[in-house]
Amino acid sequence: MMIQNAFPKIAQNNKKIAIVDSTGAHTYHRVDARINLFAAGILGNKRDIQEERVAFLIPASQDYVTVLIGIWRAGGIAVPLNIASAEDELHHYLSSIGVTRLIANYEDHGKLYRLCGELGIQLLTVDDVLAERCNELPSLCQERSALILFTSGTTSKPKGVLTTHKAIRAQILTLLDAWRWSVEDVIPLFLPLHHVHGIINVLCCALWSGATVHMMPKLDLENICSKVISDTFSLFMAVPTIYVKLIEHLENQNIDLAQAIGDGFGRMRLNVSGSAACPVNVFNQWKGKTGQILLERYGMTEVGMAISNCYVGERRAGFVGQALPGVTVGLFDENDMPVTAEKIPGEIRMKGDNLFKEYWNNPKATQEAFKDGWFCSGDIAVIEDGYFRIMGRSSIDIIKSGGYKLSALEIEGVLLTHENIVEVAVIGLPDDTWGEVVVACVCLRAGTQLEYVDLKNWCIDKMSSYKIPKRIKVLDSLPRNAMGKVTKSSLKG
Ligand code: MLC
Ligand code: AMP
Repeated sequence: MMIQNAFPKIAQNNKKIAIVDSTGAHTYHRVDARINLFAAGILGNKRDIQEERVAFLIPASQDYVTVLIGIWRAGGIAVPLNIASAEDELHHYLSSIGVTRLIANYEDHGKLYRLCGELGIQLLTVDDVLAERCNELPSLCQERSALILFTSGTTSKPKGVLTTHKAIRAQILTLLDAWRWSVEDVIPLFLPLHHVHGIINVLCCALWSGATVHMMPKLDLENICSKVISDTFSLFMAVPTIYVKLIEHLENQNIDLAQAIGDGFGRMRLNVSGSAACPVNVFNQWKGKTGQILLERYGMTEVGMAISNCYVGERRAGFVGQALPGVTVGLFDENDMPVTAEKIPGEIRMKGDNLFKEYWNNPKATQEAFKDGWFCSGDIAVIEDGYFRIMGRSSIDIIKSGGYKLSALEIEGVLLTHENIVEVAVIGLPDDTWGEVVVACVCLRAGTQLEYVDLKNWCIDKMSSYKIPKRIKVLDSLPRNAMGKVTKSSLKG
């Protein structure tokens, strides 16, 4: 019997605990064997499922890992979806990339039957797929496609970012080295598992290095803090909003408990922040409460992590650091000329094995995202004393809220289907907790009214909760320039 594992590898450290979830602790041996049974089941009579897109809606658990890596080992493209997606969003994800099978827990099947029926997708549970034994798995080359994650951009619908095994491997290996991952590490995972932060930085790095990952289906600060006090974790990775929430949480505890939690974080070997700018006051407050100097890094769905502060050496507040090994990072001006001088802003562009392959079935968007072989991020930065500082984005239509990248145009598209709304402009406004919050400026059909609470309730069926506007401004007309284009910057004032 020959079993050939596809990338990324799971450390072959058999008795060690790989995953702790709500069902218990699972050793590497058990996790690895279950992945193989899943891969065998997905293969059925085939030798290789040849990049079939298999989607899944599974909360953080051993099952999630079984499905993700099982699809990889069978030669498929894994498509982890947001478990909080509204039906219209799921329709777009599933149909735009030609998903053939969807794996979800049985209790979620009720709300998926109709959609899967309409799209001709087979709806299965993990148990439906698990085979009784695993004989042979395909041998895969690294250039094979592995993963599709959806990202919002300056078009109305999210695009599928297609990544190869080789890119995933490069994204993982650079972090294992830069942040000194080891078999001794233990990390909590409460981040959503349809984005690189949770999937690559936490889950895949932990499993590749033989560490232990505590998979939690939601962010539960009480539970996390009690484990922090008892020194369960050596590493912690989160978006800035979560550090803001933790700081608030500490401020709401009695002095002794707050001290114990702060000391617990202080004893970890590393706390990392990323996915959105970490405000300098959050960096300083975290240092004051825990003694930890946050390591801030910069990344993107299309590239994994690209820029990071040092593990050993200076971690500078308000800066994202230097290019990670294996990633080439440059700044470019509006004429596509490299910016070499310090303190001159330019767009961040990147090259390296870590880069994605293409936007699924969208050669135009793929072509537009690259210039002279560089991937263009749309983020503007400067270099000061050798470190990158992110200044913002080139498009006003990209909003970062709670670490999620949101397209103002996508949200506008949904709001325009509301019967009382005739015109809409969505903007992101600064917010201490969320980084930015979504605000909708709307013009109403003559003679109609719209209360915020009614709009919110209407949105709940149509969008994930973090896309729902937190405020509406009702205007008689939207401000426009001489060309008739809505000037969103004037709405921000
Ligand atoms: C939720 N709420 C928001 C919101 N999201 N309000 C304003 N802005 C937002 N963005 C509201 C809900 O509507 C609800 O309100 C209340 O907050 C609680 O919702 P929740 O979903 O239960 O919130 P919570 O569990 O606290 O989630 C917050 C969070 C989550 C920070 C844990 O947003 C999160 O996990 N973010 C991480 C995203 C991430 O991993 N991004 C990485 C992308 S990859 P009400 O009124 O209904 O109570 C990437 C590359 C890289 O960026 O570099 O890493
Ligand atoms: P996503 O497409 O969801 O992967 O989000 C990627 C975007 O998040 C980047 O293009 C940046 O705009 C933003 N981002 C990630 N990390 C940071 C950071 N440390 N500081 C500022 N912005 C960041």
